[in-house]
Amino acid sequence: MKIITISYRLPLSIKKQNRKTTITQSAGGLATAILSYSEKSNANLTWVGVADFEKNTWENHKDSFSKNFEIEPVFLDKKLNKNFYNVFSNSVLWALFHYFPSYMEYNDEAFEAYKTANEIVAQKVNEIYEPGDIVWIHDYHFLGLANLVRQQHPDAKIGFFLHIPFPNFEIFRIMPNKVKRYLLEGMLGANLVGFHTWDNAIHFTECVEKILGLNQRGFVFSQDSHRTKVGSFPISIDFDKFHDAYDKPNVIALREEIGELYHDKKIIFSVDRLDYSKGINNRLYAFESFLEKYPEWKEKVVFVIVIVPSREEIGKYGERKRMIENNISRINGALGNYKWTPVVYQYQSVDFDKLIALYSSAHVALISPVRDGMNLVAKEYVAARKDLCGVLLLSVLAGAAKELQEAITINPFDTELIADKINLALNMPEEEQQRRMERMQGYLKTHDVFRWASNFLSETEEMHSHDNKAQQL
Ligand code: ADQ
Repeated sequence: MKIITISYRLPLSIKKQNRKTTITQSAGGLATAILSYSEKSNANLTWVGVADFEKNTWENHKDSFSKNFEIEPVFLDKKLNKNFYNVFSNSVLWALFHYFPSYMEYNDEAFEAYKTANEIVAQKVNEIYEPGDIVWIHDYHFLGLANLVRQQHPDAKIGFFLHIPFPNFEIFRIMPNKVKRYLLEGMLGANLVGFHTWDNAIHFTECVEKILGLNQRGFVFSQDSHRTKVGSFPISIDFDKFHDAYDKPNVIALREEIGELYHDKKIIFSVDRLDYSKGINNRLYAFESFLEKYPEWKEKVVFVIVIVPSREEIGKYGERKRMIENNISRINGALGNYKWTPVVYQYQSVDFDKLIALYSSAHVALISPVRDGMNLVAKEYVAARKDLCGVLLLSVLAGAAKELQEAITINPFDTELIADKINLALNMPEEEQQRRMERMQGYLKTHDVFRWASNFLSETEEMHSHDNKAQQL
């Protein structure tokens, strides 16, 4: 038996150094968690995803990949991939599922490309599938895939997990009928369909009932070939990895460096991919309003904001970057002076040690998405605070707010109130910081990414075996 995992990105990185190319596993929590489950259950792991490298590079260097698991890249034609990934996945589904219907750029050609890409990936799964395997499909790029695999292998164990929100019926219905039906029928091909929160699960069941006319009983839809269970499985992080990194010599050295640099200031911190769903401008407006309302903090606080480049080729992302940079420049120009830059901005990825050093130096993490499936940054910040210091300001519109009950919640559009809450957080007594951190860490310690993967996969298996037993009766 093996686990076949499908996600758009493959968990690997290709490095070229001194004319030598090496392929290594990238550090993401998802890969580590699934690997851990596969080891425990004595199963092999094969990962299918879309290649962002040339076929030649793969053929010539694939042997340098450590053999923890197998990789099966799918090579898509450039134009097809652009329509599938940039247009349908990211300018239709991402926009709509994050409640930005006016950002949706639907066209039929892109929908056809999406279906074709799902079929090509299904073909790859069919080539490697053997009876008994578990197929685990991830995210909005592959909403059609479970059904395509099911048609070829009616008895397959299939799980589907959505990493982004699932919108309510009024938003979902905006898409053409043929698209809505394709997406819902696609997802229902799985034995288990998982979301980060119950709200999303409820939105999905409502859409299925209203659009496909199927009825659920106890969050289970019965179909001719199988039943589909719908549930909430909040993703998490590798808690120990983030917690223990606090004591790494390199992290200590970096933290000391940050401490010296800002010895007379408090640090507010945020880190995200560039994305309009992350509410980066909202937090800049709030920070500006905070400095205006509480001028006593001038020169005593910095806002370190790190953004990792993402989807720059899509118009809305380039636009957002310009807005963010204009706002930062306006705040620094209007409120800063030759001794003090209020917003310190970095538009690049930071490595793990630097990330932990920043997390563990920041007095406040300001996380203000306007819509987010989960938001792992919030969980990482809490886990990284081995010293139990720091305050998490977290948007109520992030899935993580449902679990991290001791965070100070904010509405990303309530600029004035966020300004007050920043002031409150910066003045929070240490005992209260510790009490909140302790409770959130207690929760994350037990609800980590290993438990998440294990719960999801065992429930997929359980759902499948129930059906099998029922058929034998
Ligand atoms: P994302 O939208 O990518 O994920 P998030 O959950 O916050 O959002 O994860 C981002 C990850 O990237 C974190 O691990 C963070 O540390 C890292 N990161 C962000 N900016 C970085 C930077 N500048 N440098 C280095 N690392 C950076 C999607 C959904 C989320 C859901 C996840 C997992 O949108 O809602 O939580 O999938 O399901």
